[in-house]
Amino acid sequence: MKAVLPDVMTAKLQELLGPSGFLTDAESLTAYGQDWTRIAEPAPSGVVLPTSTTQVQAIVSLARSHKVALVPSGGRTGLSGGAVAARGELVLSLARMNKVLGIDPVGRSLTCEAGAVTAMVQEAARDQGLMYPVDFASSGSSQIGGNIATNAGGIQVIRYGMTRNWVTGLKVVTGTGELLDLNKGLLKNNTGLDFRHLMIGSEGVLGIIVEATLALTTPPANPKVLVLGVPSMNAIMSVLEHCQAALPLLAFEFFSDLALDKVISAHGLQQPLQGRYPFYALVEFEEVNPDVDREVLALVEKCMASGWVGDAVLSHNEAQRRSLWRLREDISGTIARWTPYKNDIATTVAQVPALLARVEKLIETRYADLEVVWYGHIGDGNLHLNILCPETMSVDEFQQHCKSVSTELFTILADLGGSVSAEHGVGLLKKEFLGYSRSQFEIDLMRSIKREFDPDGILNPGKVI
Ligand code: S2G
Ligand code: ZN
Repeated sequence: MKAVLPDVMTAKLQELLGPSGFLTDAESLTAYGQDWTRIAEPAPSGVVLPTSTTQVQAIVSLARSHKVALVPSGGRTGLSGGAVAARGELVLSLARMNKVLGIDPVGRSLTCEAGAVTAMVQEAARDQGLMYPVDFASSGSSQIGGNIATNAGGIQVIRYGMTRNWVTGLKVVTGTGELLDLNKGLLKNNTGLDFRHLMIGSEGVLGIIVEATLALTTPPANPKVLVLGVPSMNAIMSVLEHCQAALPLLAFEFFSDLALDKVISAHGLQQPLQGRYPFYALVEFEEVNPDVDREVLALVEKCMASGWVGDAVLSHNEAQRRSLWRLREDISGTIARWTPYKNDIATTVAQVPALLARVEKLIETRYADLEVVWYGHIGDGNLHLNILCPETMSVDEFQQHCKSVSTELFTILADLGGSVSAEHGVGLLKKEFLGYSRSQFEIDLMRSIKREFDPDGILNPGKVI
């Protein structure tokens, strides 16, 4: 049954926002009621698109008085159902609050509204000869507010860290309609609890991010990409150790031959190496001195002599660098057609070999007849394990089977102090597994903190905690 808003609230929203700021047509409800997961039928009661913080505060106060749940919504590129509105909630989209408000080239910072698209922010920084260094495949449609709410990671975390490292100021409307102006872009500010870091990664359950100030940095000197064919994931970890010692790394990714095969077949791309290998490492580094090619050659020869690498290719220009990156960045979009069951797991780098030894055994037994696609940010301990749904299984039967395997996978992770959600967040999808990475006391503490910021429980109820 389609959920409907109280008439009084509908009238107030129409008066406040006008026809382009308050949508209830079926197409908008579907589009704004879902993210990149397909785990629930989108069923919001409406979509509001405010153009100012004052409007956001007015919407929150209406939602409070009429006890209507709000789902904050950015680019809706999330992968854990955090932006899904399936129970009559009102979607609050920041899409119309999308401006870059200012750049300080000396202080190296950029202030933008939450709805600013990530790629647009990256371009605004580039225009000033600077860089906003958090990057991932969905940056063309994700929004800064959503990146902050999910503490987005991506492909350069090994060098630049997560979104959390780059937020110097945050304006947030809480569940009581208060506007918090957190840290105000200061690089130094030790005046008590830093609520900025509570909001980062809170997935919309504590507040609605309306504006952010981001730190910027200098772009790397002539980045180059090396793709290596390797015999095992453990060999990749030996290669990582030597690359860390020899090169100023920007990224250290990996993917399995099956992942590569799917991307090459789908997009008609070239194999990067003469032969095929079980796994590939994609290493990006800065060319900080003219001898770096010679150093890379020495490194590759050493890795080959040790049996960790079978073959290698080095980019010699920007076009080659981008085409090698496509082999990694196109994986997610390419395998989506098999409605993959996604695991986004992490341990400390030192424990990756121990994790692999146990997970590979689990896969052999529990996923024996299924296609398993490995890829991810192995250099920072984050692996993406995607199981592809076979034609012979219904999606429900497949999801149930994978969910039962997840409990065993997450037990291994808990044993290693790992994370059941390294970068994609908890949302709806990982909520039932939160206890494998967080203690009950911590979860209860999160709920108490939520009660302080959102006493009526109107902000993204049912998500995360
Ligand atoms: C990646 C993108 C989302 C996915 O490619 O690193 O985080 O499909 C992923 O896992
Ligand atoms: Zn990832």
